[in-house]
Amino acid sequence: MPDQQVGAKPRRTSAETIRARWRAAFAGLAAVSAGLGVAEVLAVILSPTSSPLFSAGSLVIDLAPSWLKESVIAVFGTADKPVIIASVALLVAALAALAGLVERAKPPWGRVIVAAVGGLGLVAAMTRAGSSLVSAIPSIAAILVGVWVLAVLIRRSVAVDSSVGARSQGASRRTFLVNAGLAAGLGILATVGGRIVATGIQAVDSARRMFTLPRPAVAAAPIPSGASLDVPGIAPLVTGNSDFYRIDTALIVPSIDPATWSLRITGLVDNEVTLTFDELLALPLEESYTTLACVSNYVGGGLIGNALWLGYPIRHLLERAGPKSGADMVLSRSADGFTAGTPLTALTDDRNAILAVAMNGTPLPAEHGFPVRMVVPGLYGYVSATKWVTELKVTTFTADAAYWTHRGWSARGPVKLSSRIDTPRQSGTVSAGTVVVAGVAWSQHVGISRVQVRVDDDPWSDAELADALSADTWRQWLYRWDARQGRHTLTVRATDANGMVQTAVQTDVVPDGATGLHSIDVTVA
Ligand SMILES: Nc1nc2c(c(=O)[nH]1)N[C@H]1C(S)=C(S)[C@@H](COP(=O)(O)O)O[C@H]1N2
Ligand SMILES: [Mo]
Repeated sequence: MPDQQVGAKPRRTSAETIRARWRAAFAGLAAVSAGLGVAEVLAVILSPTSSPLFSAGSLVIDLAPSWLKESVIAVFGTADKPVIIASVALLVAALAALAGLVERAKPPWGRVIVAAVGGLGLVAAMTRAGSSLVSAIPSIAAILVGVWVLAVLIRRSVAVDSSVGARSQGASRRTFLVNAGLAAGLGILATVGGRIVATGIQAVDSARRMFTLPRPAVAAAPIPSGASLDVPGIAPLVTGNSDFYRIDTALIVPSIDPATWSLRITGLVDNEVTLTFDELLALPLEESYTTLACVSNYVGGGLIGNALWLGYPIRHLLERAGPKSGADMVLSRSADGFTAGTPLTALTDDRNAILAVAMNGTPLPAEHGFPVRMVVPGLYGYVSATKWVTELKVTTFTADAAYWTHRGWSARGPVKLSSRIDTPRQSGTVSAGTVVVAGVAWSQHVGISRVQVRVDDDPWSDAELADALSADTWRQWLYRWDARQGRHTLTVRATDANGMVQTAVQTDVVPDGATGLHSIDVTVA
């Protein structure tokens, strides 16, 4: 073994090497954080959907296989969006640390990694619906800033590695830490701050507040007093807007200025129709209660809600457009690129298929489709309830497929007859004696004629039905159970207005909605 080489790089212990690597990884994180921060601030100024982080998140949503989306919804409930953003952020952080390590060992390859990660954000931002050249600016700025900061920080960190003597090393280490800390901290601050500002100043909010709802030309009949049961724990007949489930692919809620909104009816029509928001509001609007359900709702689940909608019947607009013969589907498209394929007949028959502008007496909440969404009784949301809708293309099921159909879900999605026990709760304890079992049952656009409850393996007993609000809404029911001590299983099943009995056969939510009976276990003390 040769003697120690004098004058060459100081020999470093493995502990020093490890510290140097930590510094390099931190440099990578700080550089990417600075880049993302600049991008978020620019996105706030230019357009919220141009944020590379959020564009990448939506791209992940669009590309993810449906089983993964299913499990994200199943595991995290409707908190799927923060989960997706956090996963993308974690992945980016891992790549950033890697970029730092690589830049230290083999420059300029770390900068290449940073540029490539930024490039992915750029591709994502440019492929989002409604993107323009401006959408590229935040990502490009992020790449330039990230690459530059990485080069500077790695230079600083190498200076620490190669400085000789405790004092000189201490000084260069401080310089590095201050620089990297500033880049990382400001980047995170700008990213988080940008998000807060973006959601806070959403133009939509002010637009929502400024517009007063027109009075309905056709008001909904008052709710019959017998339609709403006074049972603690039952889902209220009408779901409040803030309690209404939310399902969509939008990581950033589209913010649409009603003044620039328009709907176009295109495709297989005799006349293309364009409708502005003012024109829509000037039409005779109708109120109707409709229960909306998600195809991803498992038996007994909560992805269902009932609201009073105000809107204009789509059949009148389609009449103006004049669908050509042969057309059998309407592909509705939202401002953010989502599509739903609705059978033409469901939009031309006499049901309350509407372009809705209000929900329970207020303008549509942004996350429920402001300014305009579709509501179609009898069909799952994924084939009918397009939020932020901007186009209705009259077409055929052979020629076109909608967002979820491309991802393995059925092209047709009629709501399946189902029922749910709301009270008592699963695994709850009740006292012996008369226990009120209650819940809801639904078969939109058909109606419910009977609900039955079964205790353990006893024969089915009829539940009492609340008055129906309409065939398009769920119906409340209750059953007075003479509960004996012990553990019991309660099961519910409904029969629709055609006499069809809810099946006990269990099927998964994919491809066209779950079937089976809702059962709960309770302890009677
Ligand atoms: N633009 C848009 N509209 C959409 C969706 C979407 O992802 N994007 N999801 C649909 C689905 S799957 C359902 S179940 C309903 C849910 O409507 P809600 O969020 O108002 O309850 O919206 C539908 N409309
Ligand atoms: Mo859905």
